[in-house]
Amino acid sequence: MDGYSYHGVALMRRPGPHLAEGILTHLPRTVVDPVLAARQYTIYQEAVASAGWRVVEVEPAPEHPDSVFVEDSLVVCEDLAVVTRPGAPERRGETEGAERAARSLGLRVSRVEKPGTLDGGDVLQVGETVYVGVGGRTDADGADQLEQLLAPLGRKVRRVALGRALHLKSAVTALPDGSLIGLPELVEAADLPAIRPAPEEPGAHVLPLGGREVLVSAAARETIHQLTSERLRVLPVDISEFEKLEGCVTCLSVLVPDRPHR
Ligand code: CIR
Repeated sequence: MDGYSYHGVALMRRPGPHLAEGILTHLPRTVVDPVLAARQYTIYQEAVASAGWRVVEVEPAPEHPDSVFVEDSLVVCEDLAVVTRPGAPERRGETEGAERAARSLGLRVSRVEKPGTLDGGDVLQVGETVYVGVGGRTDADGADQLEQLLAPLGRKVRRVALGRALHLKSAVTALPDGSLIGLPELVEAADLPAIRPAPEEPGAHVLPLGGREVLVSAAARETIHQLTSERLRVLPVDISEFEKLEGCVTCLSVLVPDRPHR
């Protein structure tokens, strides 16, 4: 891609040696293959890079099993990186390296302060609107703090009550045109615009990569079929080992779109 223009930077964090011990909330524990996980991470990285993103790796955090799910540590909006305070106490040590990576990109940095909690997986940005899931990981204080931090950037925060979903983006994500797809039964649907029901659980998570490109879990077969027939350019990526830990395609990266002055 060098010599061409990038959409921006995709921050990612390599899985560590304790990945298989990641937190489980809704799923029973099944065996995670670390070698397959490493391959899947590499292929995910290549898929994102192929869509025009320059991959920058956050320093590894080998002592944190869930650190590969880097989205939960940072929320980036324009030139501001909000360093989160994850709802799971054992994940709080993940944010330091993520903050250093944000600074290395020249982003301004603010932090969610205690006692508030916020996970990046609960933050869905659609244009000027920022939907924030409030539930098991993000609390009302965390949502309030994010609202204050993003208000100067013209963003409007809308709170969404979560049902049986780990994060808002475990239940609902946005397609390239800004319309929502997901599992309406997992959220307070009245808090959101119309949600197109995903034909299967992994199809609730899509990662728009610019233009018509969208990365989707290879397990979402019917979703891939539907979106392809709607002329989206679908990149299916197998992330089975991360799905066993309740991760999805959005949580393996933080996209930082280029700004003219960076
Ligand atoms: C956790 O429970 O925190 C991890 N096992 C999974 C986090 C997935 N993150 C995300 O969907 N944003």
